[in-house]
Amino acid sequence: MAQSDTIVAVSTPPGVGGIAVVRLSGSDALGLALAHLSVGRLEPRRATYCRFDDLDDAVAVYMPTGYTGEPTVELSCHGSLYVQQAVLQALVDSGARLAGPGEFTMRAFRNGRLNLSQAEAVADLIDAVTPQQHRLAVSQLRGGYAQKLKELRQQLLDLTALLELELDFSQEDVEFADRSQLKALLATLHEQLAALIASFRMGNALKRGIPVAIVGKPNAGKSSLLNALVGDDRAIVSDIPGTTRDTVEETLTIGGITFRFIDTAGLRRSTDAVETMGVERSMKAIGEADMVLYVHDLAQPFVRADITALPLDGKHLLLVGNKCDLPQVQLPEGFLAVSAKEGRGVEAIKEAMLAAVEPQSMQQVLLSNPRHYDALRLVQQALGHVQQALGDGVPADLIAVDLRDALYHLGTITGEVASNDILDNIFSRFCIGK
Ligand SMILES: Nc1nc2c(ncn2[C@@H]2O[C@H](COP(=O)(O)OP(=O)(O)OP(=O)(O)O)[C@@H](O)[C@H]2O)c(=O)[nH]1
Ligand SMILES: [Mg+2]
Repeated sequence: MAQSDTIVAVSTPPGVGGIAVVRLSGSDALGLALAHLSVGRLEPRRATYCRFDDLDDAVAVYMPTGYTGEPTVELSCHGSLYVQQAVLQALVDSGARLAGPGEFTMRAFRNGRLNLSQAEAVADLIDAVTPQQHRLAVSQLRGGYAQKLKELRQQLLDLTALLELELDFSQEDVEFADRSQLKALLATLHEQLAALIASFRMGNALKRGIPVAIVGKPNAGKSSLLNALVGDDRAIVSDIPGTTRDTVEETLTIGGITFRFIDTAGLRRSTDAVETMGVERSMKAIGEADMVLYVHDLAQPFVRADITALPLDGKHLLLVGNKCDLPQVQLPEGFLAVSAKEGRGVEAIKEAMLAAVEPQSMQQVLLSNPRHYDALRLVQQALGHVQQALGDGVPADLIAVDLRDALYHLGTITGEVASNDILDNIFSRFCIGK
């Protein structure tokens, strides 16, 4: 293994804690640690109780190849701010360098312990709060769609091989033995790619919270419903139609899935300029949502055309008939009876929301990383060019350029090809000490 300078950081969260872990990684990790410890040696992979200078008692563990793929020493000492700083300072004085954000994981990547998408999954795992976020991160860390990408890559390589066959024979003006095979391969590839790309909507929503727009006419009880759903007086409620003008956001986790509610201004034509802007925002919120909760005031006449007019294309729609506590109300077909005021039917809404997204959320392969999404879009674009070129009878060497382009972008995901810019960008988002 190449010589590497030795980096050091506190790997536990900043602040006071019961224990703080100081991690050293690099060629001199062991020597640097031993210079301060009360013991003459550290047996590999064994916890050794010792003293660190005059500062503190510590438990030291030496791993000849740790997480980073290099010699690593982890020192657990007391989590006092003073002790943490003093231990760091002592190690830096002896020649260690303070690690940058994500530098341990960057080394793990450079030493081939993790591919790039796995390294990113480590950051996702650290950030995970809900079971779904955890599941996504773990599946990506364990290889998840890296396997799928590998298959795609192999198919692309097969395609390239076929093309190169044609290039070899180009002097002899041989037509492609089986051009239809090439086209068929391309079509399957396109399909798989499209499915992966399409899964990003769900994957991303699970990671960031599924956006749910609460819409309906003024005074229907949208803000009351938001408050009832999240169990808090989050949005202002009043009997004056047009109360909500800006959009109000609040999150709620149901059955392990986080939903991001967006309460909007009531939908109506208004002469009030501010309210009109609010309605425009409602429309925008619908556009950005994956799910729409349409709230109808049961005390008001129901016009089905109001719903069909909404720009719903493909989004989940849940119909809520609110104010079912009022006497003599009639529930239109397909609506859930709810009283936001009394909290009736709110659980049923939550169940319906969960039922709507749960099947998709359990999909095996879900794309959740925006960087991977962008890269796959570029792969798709390049393959689109190949498809077009094949149709137009463009020479094989030109088609090969686009194929290589596709392979390149695919490679950026797992890091077969990765510029320093890409790496810096990814690892700078990690915390120090990871
Ligand atoms: N009886 C009854 N009244 C309700 C219920 N939900 C809301 N209201 C009342 O309806 C009025 C409007 O409620 P909001 O939650 O402000 O309605 P909104 O849809 O957010 O209204 P805008 O923001 O103006 O579009 C208030 O006076 C609420 O108290 C309900 O379930 N039953
Ligand atoms: Mg409101």
